[in-house]
Amino acid sequence: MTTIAFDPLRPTEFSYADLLLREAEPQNLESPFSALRDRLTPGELFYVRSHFPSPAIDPASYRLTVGGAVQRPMRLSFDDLRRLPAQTRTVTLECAGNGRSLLSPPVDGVQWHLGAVGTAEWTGIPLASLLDVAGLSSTAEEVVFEGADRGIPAHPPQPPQPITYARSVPLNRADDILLAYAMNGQPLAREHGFPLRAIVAGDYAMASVKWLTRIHVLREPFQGYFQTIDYAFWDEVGGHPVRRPLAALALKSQIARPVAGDVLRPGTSVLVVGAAWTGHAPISRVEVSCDGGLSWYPAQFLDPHEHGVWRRWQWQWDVPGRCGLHVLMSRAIDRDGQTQPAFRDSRFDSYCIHHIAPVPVTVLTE
Ligand SMILES: Nc1nc2c(c(=O)[nH]1)N[C@H]1C(S)=C(S)[C@@H](COP(=O)(O)O)O[C@H]1N2
Ligand SMILES: [Mo]
Repeated sequence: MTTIAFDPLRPTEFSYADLLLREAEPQNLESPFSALRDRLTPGELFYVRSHFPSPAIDPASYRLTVGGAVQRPMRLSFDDLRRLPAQTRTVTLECAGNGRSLLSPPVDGVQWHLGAVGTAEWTGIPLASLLDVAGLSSTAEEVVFEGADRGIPAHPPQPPQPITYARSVPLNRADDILLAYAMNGQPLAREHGFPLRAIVAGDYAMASVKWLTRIHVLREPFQGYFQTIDYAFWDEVGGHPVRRPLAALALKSQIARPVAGDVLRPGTSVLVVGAAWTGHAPISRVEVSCDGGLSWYPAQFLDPHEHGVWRRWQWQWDVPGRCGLHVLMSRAIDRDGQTQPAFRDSRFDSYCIHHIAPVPVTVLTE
């Protein structure tokens, strides 16, 4: 059980001065990934990805409704929620569109570079405890999280009227889900979903619904806009294309430093630093190349494995005496023997960009 000392009725105010503006309204702000330092991303450096304007929710009149395929539908105030046993868990959020600006030819959508990803310590109520109180119907399959934000989505086919942001997760994932009201020991900021949001460990962050006001349990797969049209891809079953929601984070590593275009001195020693994450089998190795992928060297992990949390890593590079262009790369390898791919899987359209991103640097004498 976790107790935190703060006034839960007030959202945390952050200065977003250090984030990169990708879109002013709705608010889309990118974290400078090159600033990666601690395992936890400070709140003021955490990316913001919103589809509609951020709603201002008054915590005093706030209610969370829990209904659908449950035995005891509920309507809970913020105080009711705060009385339930809380848990704290570290989870990495990555937007499914992270890395989009690296795609060639360019694709539509917010042009995220490397920084639509961050890690925080989230405190809140495990979904499983709430569902225990509500009592699941024996035929329940999925849980839909609905936010208070609404609008008409930017991309066709557009629904005929404004919709709320809603996403479902299969109920067998309940142990990976927290209903969080705090981030890094502070109340959520408005931009991050004050007063309550879902946090789904191991999935792309579109599942981590902000401004959570309704939990609806379904007996069949949810077919909402952000489940089937957006944040979905064409899979194939028996030769038929079928639409499936994106889910688990794909195996990925990124180099934070050096940054593409950096100029380094020959014969010096440089620390190559980055992070790797996945929603699948644990990452067992990260390897770094300094010759465009011909040879690979093992990096050293700075963090232990924890499901749904990135592992920072580093590798000491003895910069050669040869001047010119050098291409750094990193790749993650998981316990199932999967390796981060070298090339883009175009089935995922403008999402799940997890192939190796080369970082060209120049070695130059003064
Ligand atoms: N209600 C609501 N929840 C939402 C979204 C949204 O637009 N509305 N965006 C989702 C997406 S696509 C991402 S990547 C994460 C971003 O969370 P953050 O802004 O706290 O970083 O929130 C998810 N939850
Ligand atoms: Mo996202």
